[in-house]
Amino acid sequence: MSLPPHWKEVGGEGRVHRVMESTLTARDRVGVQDFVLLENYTSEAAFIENLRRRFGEKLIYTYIGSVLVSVNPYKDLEIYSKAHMERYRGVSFYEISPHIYAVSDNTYRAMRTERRDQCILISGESGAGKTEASKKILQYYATTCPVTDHMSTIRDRLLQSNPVLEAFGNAKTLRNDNSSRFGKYMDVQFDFRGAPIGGHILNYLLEKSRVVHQNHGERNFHIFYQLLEGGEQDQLSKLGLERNAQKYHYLVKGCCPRVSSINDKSDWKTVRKALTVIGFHEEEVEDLLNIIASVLHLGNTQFGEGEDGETQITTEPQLTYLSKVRTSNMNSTSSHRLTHSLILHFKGPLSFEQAVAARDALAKAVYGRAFTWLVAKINQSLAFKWIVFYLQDEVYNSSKGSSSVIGLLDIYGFEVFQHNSFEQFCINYCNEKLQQLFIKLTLKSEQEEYEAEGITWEPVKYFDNKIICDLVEEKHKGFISILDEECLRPGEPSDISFLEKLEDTLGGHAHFVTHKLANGKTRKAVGREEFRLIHYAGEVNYTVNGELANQSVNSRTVICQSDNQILSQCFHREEVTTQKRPETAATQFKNSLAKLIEILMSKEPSYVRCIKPNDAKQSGRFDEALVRHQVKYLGLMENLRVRRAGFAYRRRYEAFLQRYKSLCPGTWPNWQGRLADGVATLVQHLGYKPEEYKLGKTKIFIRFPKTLFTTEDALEARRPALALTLQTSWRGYR
Ligand code: AOV
Ligand code: MG
Repeated sequence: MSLPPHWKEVGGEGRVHRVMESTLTARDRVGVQDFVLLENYTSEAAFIENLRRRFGEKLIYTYIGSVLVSVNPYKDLEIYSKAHMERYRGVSFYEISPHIYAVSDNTYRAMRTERRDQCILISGESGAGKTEASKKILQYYATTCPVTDHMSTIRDRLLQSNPVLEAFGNAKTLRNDNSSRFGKYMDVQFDFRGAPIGGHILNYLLEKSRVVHQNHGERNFHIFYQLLEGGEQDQLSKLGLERNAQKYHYLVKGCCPRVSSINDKSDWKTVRKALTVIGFHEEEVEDLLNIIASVLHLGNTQFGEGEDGETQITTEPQLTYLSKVRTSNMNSTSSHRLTHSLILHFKGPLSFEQAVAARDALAKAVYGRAFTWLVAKINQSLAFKWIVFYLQDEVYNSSKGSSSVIGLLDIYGFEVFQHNSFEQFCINYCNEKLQQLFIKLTLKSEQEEYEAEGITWEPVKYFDNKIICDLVEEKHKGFISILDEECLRPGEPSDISFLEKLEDTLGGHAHFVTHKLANGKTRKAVGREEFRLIHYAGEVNYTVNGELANQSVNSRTVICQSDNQILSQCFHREEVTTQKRPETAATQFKNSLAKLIEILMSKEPSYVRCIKPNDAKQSGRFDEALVRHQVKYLGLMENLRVRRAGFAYRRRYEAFLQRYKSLCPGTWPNWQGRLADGVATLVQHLGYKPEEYKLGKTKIFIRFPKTLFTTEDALEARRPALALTLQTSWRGYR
C-alpha cells in the first residue's frame, strides 16, 4: 500500500517514522540526515563524506539515532531565529531536519510526559561548539516555554548568568577565543506547567594558573580586559588602574591583549547589565571589582633585597593600592591589616623565588575563591522560592514539589598544548570520565539489552576507556592515590620523587609512558620531568613540575582577615586554624567528578557530540584528517554500528500486540495466553520470515524497517485514521 501524499518513510533502530515530505527540502536531504540510514554504515569514509557533504551545504547537524552530531560552522548561520524555534516545537524528531532545537524540544517533552529528570550531555574537544550549543538550548527553553510575569525574572537571570560566568571563567586560548576554563553543570528547574522556575549551577575546577600565567597567544580571563577597556574612568582611578592592559604583568604573559573576535568594551557593558539583572548589589559589584583590581596590583608587586638581606616588596605604589583597594570600606585601625599581613607573608626567610611563588599563589587563590563566591551568588538568585509563588499565585500551593529538571553539561573539552600541566590533566581526566559514561549508557546498555533479552548478535567491538579511568583513580595504585601518598609523606617529597613513584607503580601500563624505555634507553619524545598518558582521544605529555605545589590548598592564611565582604566569605577562619590536612586538589576533583557522574546517571540522558572542522577557527573549512580523528575518539562509528547492528526496531510485547492485534483473527479482540505466544501467532499470520525478526524475553526485535512499514500499511488499510498517528517517538518504542 502506498503512502499518503507528502509522507515518506524514514527509520532506524528504535523508531520508524513517516515524515511529511513537505517539511524537508531537497537541501535538507543532502546526504542522510540520520547516519543510521547510511547504506554503507560500517564505512568510516562514508560517514565522513556524509558529514562533509552536509557541512558544505551548511547542514551542521546530523543524527545517529537520537544522538546529535554537530560540526562547528565558525559563522553565524541563520537557523536560530524565533521562527526556527517555533518550527521545532512539539514536532517529532524525524519530521524536520536535525537541529539542536529538536534535541532541546524532545528532551523537554520527555521530561513533561515521562515526568523524569533529563540531562543533555554535550561533549567534544576544545572549540568544537559545546558552550554555544548549551546556550542555544537555554535560549530555546527561555523562548518557547510558558512564562508568567513572576517567572520572567528567573528566565532572565538564567540567561544572564552566562555572560557573567563567561567573563570570569572563559579566556582566549590557542584552541578557542572563548574557551571555558571551568566545567559547568546547570540544572534548569521546571514547574508542573513546564515553565522554568529556577536553576542551579555546579562548577568544576577553574584553571587558576591562568591568573598568573598565560601561554604565548593566550589571554587571562576576559573580565580583566573588559574592566580595563570598558570601565568608567573614575571607577578605574578609584581602583588605581590604568586603561592599558600592557601595564599589568598578569595580562602580558601571552603577548595577546587584543583579540579580533572579541569586543571587550561592549562585553563589559553586557556583563555590567547582567550583574544587575542577576541581582548583585552595588557594594557587591564594587567588592568584586576590588578583587579584580587587587589581583592586577598583586601581579605588579615586585620584590628585592632589603638592607637587612631579607626579601622585601619594592613596589610601594602597589602596596598603597593594595591597601586602598582592599580596605575601601574599612576603618582606620584595620585599614593596613591586610597589607601588613601581606608584607609579613612575603618577608623574612622567603627567597626571592619563594616570594614570587607566594604572591602568585595568593593571586590565584583570591581569584579562584571569588569565582566560587560568584557561582554561589548566582545560585542564590536562581534558587526557586516557593514562598514567593505561594503568595503570588495560589495554584502553586497545590503543586508544591512537582518540579522536574533538565541538566546541561558543558565542560572544558579535551585539550593538548605544548606544555600541559596539572590542570590539563584534570580537564582530560574529566573527558575520560564523560566518555566512560557515554559508553556505559549507550554502547554497553545497548548490548546488554540484547543479552538480557536473550537475543544473539555479533557484538560490536569498541574501545572501553575504563582502563584509563582506572589508571587515574584506582585505589592505592592509581595516579591520584600515588599523588596523595606523596603529598602526605614525611620528609621532602618532590616532583621528581613523585615521578619515580609513578614509574614504579604504573611503569609497564599500556597507557602510561615516561622517558625510560624498557631496554634502559631513553625515549626522546617524553622529557625527564614528564609522563605521557595515552588518552582515548590522543597522547598527552604532562609536566610534573609544580605538581605537588599545586596540591596545596593553603594560600588562604592572610585573606580571611580581610574586610572585603566577598573575600572574608570565601576564606573561613576555621580553615586556617584547623589541624586537619586538607584533601589534595586532585582528590577533591576526583570526588566532585564522582558526584557529577552520580547526578548524570540519575537522569535520562541525551547527547550532543560536537566536532571541530579545522584548527584555524575558519568557516567553510573541513579538515578531513582532523574530523576523522574526532569521529574515531568520540566512538561515533561504534555508536552507529550498535544502533544498526541487528535490529532496526524493537518494542515490548504488550505494546506490539495492542497495536496490531486487529490484523490477526487469532489475537483479536484479545489474546488470552502468554504475550510472547500472542506476538508469535500475530507475526506468523502476518507472514514475517524467520530472518526478519527475533523474539526476546519481553520484546520483539524487527530487523528491517520495511517489515514494520508493511505491517503499518496493513493497519492503515484497516483503520486509516490510526495510521496517520504513527508519529512514533523515539522513546515510545524503548
Ligand atoms: P567549546 O565550548 O566546545 O570549546 P565554543 O562553544 O566556545 O567551543 O565554540 C567556539 C567558537 O566556535 C564560538 O566562540 C563560536 O565562534 C563558534 N561556534 C561554535 N558553535 C557555533 C554555532 N553553532 N554557530 C556559529 N558559531 C559557532 V572549550 O570551552 O575551549 O572546550 O573548553
Ligand atoms: Mg566551552
